[in-house]
This record gives sequence, C-alpha cells and structure tokens, in this order.
Amino acid sequence: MAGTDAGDVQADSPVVVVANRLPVDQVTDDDGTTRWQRSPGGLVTALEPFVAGRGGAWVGWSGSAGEAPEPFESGGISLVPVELSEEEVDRYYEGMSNASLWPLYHDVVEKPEYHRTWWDTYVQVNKRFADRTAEVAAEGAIVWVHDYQLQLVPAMLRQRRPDLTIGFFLHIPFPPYELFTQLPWRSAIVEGLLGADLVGFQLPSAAANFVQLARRLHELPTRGATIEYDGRTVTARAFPISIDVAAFDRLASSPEVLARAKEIRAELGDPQKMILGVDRLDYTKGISVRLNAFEELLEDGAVEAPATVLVQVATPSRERVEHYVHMRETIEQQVGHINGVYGSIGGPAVHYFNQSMPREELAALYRAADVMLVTPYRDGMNLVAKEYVAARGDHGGALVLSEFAGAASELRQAFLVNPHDVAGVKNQLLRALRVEPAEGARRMRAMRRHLAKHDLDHWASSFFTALRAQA
Ligand code: ADQ
Repeated sequence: MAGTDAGDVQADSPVVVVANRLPVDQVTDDDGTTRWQRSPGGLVTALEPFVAGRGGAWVGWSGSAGEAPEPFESGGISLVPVELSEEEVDRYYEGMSNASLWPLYHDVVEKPEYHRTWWDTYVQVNKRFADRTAEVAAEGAIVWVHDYQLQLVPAMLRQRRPDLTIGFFLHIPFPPYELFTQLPWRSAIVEGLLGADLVGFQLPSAAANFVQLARRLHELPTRGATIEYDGRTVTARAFPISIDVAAFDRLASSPEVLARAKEIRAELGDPQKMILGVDRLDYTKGISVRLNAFEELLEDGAVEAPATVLVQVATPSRERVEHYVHMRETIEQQVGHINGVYGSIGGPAVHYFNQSMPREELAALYRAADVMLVTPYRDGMNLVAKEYVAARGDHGGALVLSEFAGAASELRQAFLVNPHDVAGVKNQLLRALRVEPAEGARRMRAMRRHLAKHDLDHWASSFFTALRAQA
C-alpha cells in the first residue's frame, strides 16, 4: 500500500489504459487536412496524470473503420491505435457490444439479440486489443482495461503477459445471475474478467453480482469481495465514477455562463418554471417516461404551458443500431403530439434538440433549469445528475433522479423516483417544481458536500491505489 517501499516502487510503474476508443477524434480542417484532436470528456483528463510520461500508453480504436494510423503522442501519452474493419465495427461494436451486451446489462430494457458471428468477431477484436497491449506494455506495467466492449482482454492479456498487474472497470451496470446467465457465452465473459487482479464496478451490488456468478456458475471459492481463481486472488469492488466537480462548478459560475443562462430563460419566453432533460439518445435513459409524466401534468392542469416548459436535449447516438432508430421516432412523435395539443404559436411546451452541445451551453442550461429530470430505467452511474449538482453553486434548482441510476446511491437528497411508476414521477416532479427555496437549498448543499469529496480524481486514485495493493 501507499507509504511502503513496495508501494512507492509500484507507484512508478508505467500505466497502460485500454479502452474501446482512443481519447482523440480525427477532425478535418477547412483546407482538407486532417489532424487529431483531444476528445472532450473527463476520463482522459482524470487519467492523464497517471498515464503521462514513464512509458504510459493508451490502446484503443480511432473511431473510423479501415487501416489504423501509426502510434503517435498526445499530451505525453503514447496513443496506440487498434484497427477495426467495417465488418468488425458492425459485429463487435454495433452488434455484440451495443445490441447484445448493452441491453442485457441494462435489465433487458430492450430484447438483446445473440448472434454467433457477432460473438466470434468480439473474441477476434478482443484478441487484437490484447495483442497490441502485450506489445506495448513495459515489463511490470499496470494495465487498466475499460468497459463492456473488452471483457475478454484481462484473461487474454494475462496469458500473454503474466508480469502485468491488470485492472478492469465496468462503466455500465452488471446484471444479477438470473439475467446474466441467459448469455450464450456467459462462462467466457466471467473467465475473461477473472484474468484481472481487480474488477471495478459502479456499485457494490454489481460487484456482489459478479462474485455470486463466480461462485454459482464456476464453483469458485469466494470470500467477501474476493474470488480464488487459478492460484490468484481476484478482488471485485465498487468505485463509483464522478466528474471534475471543481472545474464544472467554476465553468457554471463564470460570468459568460451566467449571462447565457439568463439569455436562455429569455429566449424560452421567460417561463415561470423550466424543466430540463439532457441525455445521450438511448432507450435506457427513460426519455419517454418524462415526456409522459409532463404530458399528464399538462392534461391534469397541474402545470400549464408555456408558463412551464420542458427542454430536452438528446445527443444523437448509435444511429445505425435498429432499436435506436425506432426510439428516436417514438420520442419525436411524442414531442410533436404534446406540442400539437398544448403548445401555442411561439410557445411550445417541449423544446427538443437532437444535438450535441458544447460544455458551456450545457452548464448554462443546468444553471437556468428549475428542475433537472434524470429518469433512466437503468444506468451505471449517470454523470448528467452529478454535473447538474456541480453546476448549482447558487444552491438553486432541484434534481429528480431515478432510483435505478447508480448516482442515486450517492445523491440521496434528490427527489428519487421509480421510472416505471408514472404517477410517482408526476408526484415527485410536482414536488420538485414547488419545493420551498430553503428546502431546495438544503438538499442541494448536502449533495454538493458529497460530490466535493467524491470527484473524478478521487475515483481514479482509489482505483489505482487498490490495484497497486494487488500487485
Ligand atoms: P453514458 O451512458 O454516456 O455513460 P452519462 O454518465 O450520463 O451517460 O454521461 C453522458 C455524458 O455526455 C455527460 O458528461 C453529458 O454532459 C454528456 N452529454 C449528454 N448529452 C449531451 C449533449 N446533448 N451535448 C453534449 N454532451 C452531452 C456511460 C454509462 C453511465 C456512466 C458513464 C461513465 O452509461 O452510466 O455514468 O458511462 O462511467
């Protein structure tokens, strides 16, 4: 552990991150030349201090099919691209990852499809990631593998490089035994993950699900958070992810963002109440639930438009996967219907944007909104909920949060809802709209106190500390 000699030596070990995507996007300038640009998003910023220098590397896909570029440097990290063909993107990424594993791990909100060709490609691509990582990792390096696309990598890597210390973190939920075991390749996935020394999850219940699987499916000896496997001890624990709280707080209280927040309210026609939803357009996020609840409140006369408006921002996502195309049409119809019935000229009840927005604009929306609606059916964590709380340095606003988001186990002072219970969502939404400022501020302060201590750096440091302790 930290402080001991061994800990200090290990603290200097090079770190390799393995994730489906590299932390860069290829952009094309006006003159037609292309270059790499650092992706927005907190993960790379949080990991950079641990990875940069000392032979640190990041292994991942560049985001476009076809031949992979040569490795290159960015911010002191060596980026190692892994190639994926069109067919591999279809089968490994859109198929096995996003149409089999994603719905299965999210309580089968949509029905997962299982195809042997998708699985074979998933195995083949995981092997390629393991091969590339085995080539670039220095002797005794620490490797941190991320997420559901790469669950076979830990075991494949251990086989190639027994000298490495391997950690794995799952960003999405991990289902209970009864659901997980419907996967035709369940044993391979469990064995893949058991290749790691430390398997991290968002919630203790997910870690417990994994330990239970090891015990019931593989009949392995387990004790608390540990599993004995192949002469090693594998630890499964929760590390709830977070955001760069201080940076978001600063951004949201900058004069530009505050001015923009005012402007947004004015552009919406100065409503008395503004309700906000911000999500990747995904069927797990429960966007229809909140549209239903809002529509029923309008119908009941409990709220009126345009005195109360709902702004829904939904980033386009996975547009080639069938479920997503269908869901987008349903949501757009619902919005059209609500505005058709309850809107007026220049005064829609729902303002819907199928767009990605800059961080500054999101911060201004958070700051402008009286109520933030976060209603996923199931969500590993949900960073939007944490961003909203971090943005409310004025202690204003109210958060309505699904019990089925990982964030609910930390943000206990939110107005918690069961997204399957429309009456309950309506009730909590009304309570949030009508909360006394003093009570609203008390809730917000308590959630901010928790987040201040549990930020993204805390998450990354805790994981590395636990992983080094395993070395
Ligand atoms: P996601 O499912 O993508 O992440 P979430 O945690 O909410 O979900 O993160 C979304 C991120 O995208 C947020 O930072 C948000 O600000 C941003 N975003 C959303 N809509 C946007 C828009 N219109 N424009 C710009 N940015 C937008 C997965 C898991 C989660 C888990 C994270 C991290 O599904 O449960 O919290 O990984 O582990």
